[in-house]
Amino acid sequence: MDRLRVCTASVAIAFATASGAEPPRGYPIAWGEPGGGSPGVPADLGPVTAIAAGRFHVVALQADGTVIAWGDNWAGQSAVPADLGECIAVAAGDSHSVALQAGGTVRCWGYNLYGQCDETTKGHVIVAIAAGGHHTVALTSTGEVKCWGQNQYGECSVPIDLGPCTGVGAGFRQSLAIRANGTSAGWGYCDAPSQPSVNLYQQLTGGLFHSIGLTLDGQVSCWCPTAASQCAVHPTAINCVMVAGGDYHSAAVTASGATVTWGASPTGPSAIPAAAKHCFAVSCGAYFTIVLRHAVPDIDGDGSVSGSDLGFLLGQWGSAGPEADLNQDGTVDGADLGDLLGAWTG
Ligand SMILES: [Ca+2]
Ligand SMILES: [Ca+2]
Repeated sequence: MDRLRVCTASVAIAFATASGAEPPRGYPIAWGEPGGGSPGVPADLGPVTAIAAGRFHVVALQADGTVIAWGDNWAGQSAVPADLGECIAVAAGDSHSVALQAGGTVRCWGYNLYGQCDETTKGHVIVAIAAGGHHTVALTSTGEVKCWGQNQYGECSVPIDLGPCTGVGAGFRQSLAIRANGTSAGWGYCDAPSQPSVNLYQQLTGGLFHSIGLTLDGQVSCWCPTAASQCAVHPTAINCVMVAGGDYHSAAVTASGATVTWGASPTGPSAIPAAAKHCFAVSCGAYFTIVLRHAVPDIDGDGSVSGSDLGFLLGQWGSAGPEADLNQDGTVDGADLGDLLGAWTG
């Protein structure tokens, strides 16, 4: 597997690459219920490579390996530890946050009533993480799945016959894993018997009452006995590269960078901001959606980053400049110029 799939909680998500290639970098765009976790993005955020929405907070992995969190902080879930090392993946549960440090160790902070932050990974090199509502899932370098935290529905009772896995995911009360042969496994509230058995997956994740799978060929499948509109996969959700689940909605980004959502409003398709294009990652909070949009320094779309793009950017300097505002913070300024020069191809 060339990607670590770090999936979501009711809501949480994370994503990183382990292939050695530079991960894509971009900037978050969030929309949905503003009372549910302050989806507003910090103004000082740098380029981001992975995003994980908890139910009411967001954890972002910046391109330099540092982690920033914002939104609800009642349990300290948005208080990133000062001694956190360089990270390669993030995940977020209901009210806890998880980060995978570059050396393969897991850090966790926030709500810990159920032991969801009592890591049990000592002695293992962790390569992927996921967070459920009140539990945490991790994948070791040898393909073993570890789980700790709430176990009310058996979400942390990892099947003894699971076998080696290549990816992990989580919904609020369930855990998910991609077996080495590409098939899915699930346990907890939304367990194995309720999921399609024939598909081969590249990502598994979940929402409050549903599980979502992204197949190797980019199709979305969605299951769980009580799921309704959140599993009514939108017909334009084809050729997808990432999926996410919120409380009562789901979202996907396609290979062309479009964002697709389905399920309960106010996060329905009509709410998707026009700027939510050129996207490569998505995560869902309880009632909000957040995507990562590529900074697109090839502003004029001629295939290279050169003087014409620089001219375009300078022409919109200081304005809202929708084309040249590469980091989507509302103003064309030095941060955008930095992104453009960083991608300069002449
Ligand atoms: Ca250009
Ligand atoms: Ca800007």
